Amino acid sequence: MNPEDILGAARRLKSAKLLVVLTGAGVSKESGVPTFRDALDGLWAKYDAQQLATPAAFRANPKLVWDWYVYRRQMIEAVKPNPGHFAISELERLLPQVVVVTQNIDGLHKQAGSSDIIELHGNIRRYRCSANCRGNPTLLEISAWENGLPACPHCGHWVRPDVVWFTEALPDEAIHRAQELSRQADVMLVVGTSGVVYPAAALPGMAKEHGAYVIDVNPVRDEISTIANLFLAGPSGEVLSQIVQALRAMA
Ligand code: BJW
Repeated sequence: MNPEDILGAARRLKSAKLLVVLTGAGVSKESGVPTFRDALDGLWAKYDAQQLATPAAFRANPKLVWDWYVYRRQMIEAVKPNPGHFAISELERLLPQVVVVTQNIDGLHKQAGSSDIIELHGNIRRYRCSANCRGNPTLLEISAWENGLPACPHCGHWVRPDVVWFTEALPDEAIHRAQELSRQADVMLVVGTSGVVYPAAALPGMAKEHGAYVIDVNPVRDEISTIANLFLAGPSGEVLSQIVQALRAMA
C-alpha cells in the first residue's frame, strides 16, 4: 500500500466535519464471515445466496431459507469484530461526526463500539412476523429459534429474520437518513462492498455528486472504485488501521 495514499486519506478525514462510512460484507470477512458473493462451503455450497435471499424463496421453501439463516446466525454469533470494525469505531473519537451506514446484518459494528449506525438491510438477530400482522415491522422475541421454523404467536404466519430481501423495500427511515447524510457528507469512506446492490450502491455516487470526497477500500477494483476519488487496495483491517494510525499522528 502506498504510504502517500494513506496519508492523503487521513488528511481528507481530518478536515471532514461529517464522515459517512458505507460498509459491506468485506469489512466482516476478516472476522470469518463469508462475503455475500463468496461461494459457501459444505451443506450450502449448492445454493446461490442471491436465490435464497428473496421472498419468493421463502414462500416456496420457508424451512430451507429459515435453516440457512439459523446456520448464518450461529456462524455470526461465534465471531468477533476485527481490526477494520475497531478502526471505524475509533474514527468517532478522532473526528467531529461519523455515521456508519452498513449493508451488513451481523451487528459487528455495534459490538466494536460504533454508536451511530444505520442498518440498511436489517439485522439477523431480530425476527418478525412474515405477514407483519401487527404493523410494519411486527418484531417478535423468539427464544427457541434452533428448534425448527416457528409461527407468529399472534396470527400463525411463519416467523422470518428481520432482514431485507431482494425486491423488498429498505426500512424507510434508514434509507432516507442514509441518503440525506450522503448528500451532506464531506467524505464518504466505502469499505468492502461490491457496489452491485441498490439502493445502497447509489450512495457513493450521490455523495460525490454533492461534493463529497469518496475513498474506496477493497482488495479488488469494482463498481465503486471507478467513481472513487481515491482507491486504497487491500483488506480493510489493514488499510483502516493504517489510516487511524496516520490520523492519531496528526492529532
Ligand atoms: C473485502 C475484503 C476485505 C473481500 N476487506 N473488502 C436500481 C435501483 C433500485 C433497485 C434496483 C436497481 N437495480 C436492481 C434493483 C433491485 C435489487 C438489486 O439491487 N439488484 C441487483 C443485484 C442488481 N435491489 C433490491 O431488490 C432492494 N430493494 C429494492 O430495490 O426495493 C425497491 C422497492 C421500493 C419500494 C417498495 C418495494 C420495493 C433490496 C436489496 C436487499 C439486499 N439484501 C441482501 C440480503 C440481506 C440479508 C442477508 O444477508 O441474507 O443484502 S443481498 C446481499 O447483497 C446483502 C448485502 O448486504 C448486499 C450487498 O453485498 P455486499 O455487502 O456488497 O457484499 P459482496 O459479497 O457483494 O461484496 C463483498 C466485497 O468485499 C467485494 O467487493 C470484495 O472484493 C470485498 N472484500 N474481502 C475489504 N478483507
